[in-house]
Amino acid sequence: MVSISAQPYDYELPAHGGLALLIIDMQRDFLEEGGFGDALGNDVTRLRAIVPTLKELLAAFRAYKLPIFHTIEGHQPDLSDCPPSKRHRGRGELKIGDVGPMGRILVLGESGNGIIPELQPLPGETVITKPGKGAFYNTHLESLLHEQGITHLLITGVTTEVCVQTTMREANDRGFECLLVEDATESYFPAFKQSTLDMIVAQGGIVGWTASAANVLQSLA
Ligand code: TIU
Repeated sequence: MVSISAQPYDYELPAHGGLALLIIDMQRDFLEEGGFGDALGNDVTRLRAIVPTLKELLAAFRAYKLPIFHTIEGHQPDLSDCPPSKRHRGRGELKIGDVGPMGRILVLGESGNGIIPELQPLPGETVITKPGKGAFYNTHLESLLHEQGITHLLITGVTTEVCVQTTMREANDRGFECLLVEDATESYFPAFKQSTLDMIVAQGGIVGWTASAANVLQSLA
């Protein structure tokens, strides 16, 4: 049995496939100035620290021909899938749907809404667009995972305590065995990232596991 050295104890990999990489919202809207994260008043530069690690994980999953799912948080141009509560939350100058330097904020198809160039999906990889923080809300992700026999998810991306944690909790409630890759997720708030890692593995792994990318890569090799 191959396992990954993880918290709170080793994470056993499925013997006959069933493992996928899930990359949450590595979009210009969250990592570049002029996007949604910036409009909310965050220092977006600190999220870039995980890009090299994510490139390594992507390369490994591609080399081993394992399934890869990318997500994009974004709304239809008419904002019909954006509740007013979400649009009007916060007191930034630019709201969802307003025109910013990279196009309309958090609107699907705008250049600022796309995945950063370094992590562009390849043909054959699934891209899920989602209107909420969790990747299971109002998407086909759950049925796609079941169709492909996926039971185990390595979860990565941004931001740790918002879309990543929400997605991991949604996946956990649906019966998926989830591991959050510690150095392949990042937050605008270092303390929130650490708290998320801590609360996930507390109580015997109440939400799942965490491990370093190095441990993941070593076990996959
Ligand atoms: N604001 C923030 O931390 N995150 C989001 O709005 N979306 C995601 O986490 N992707």
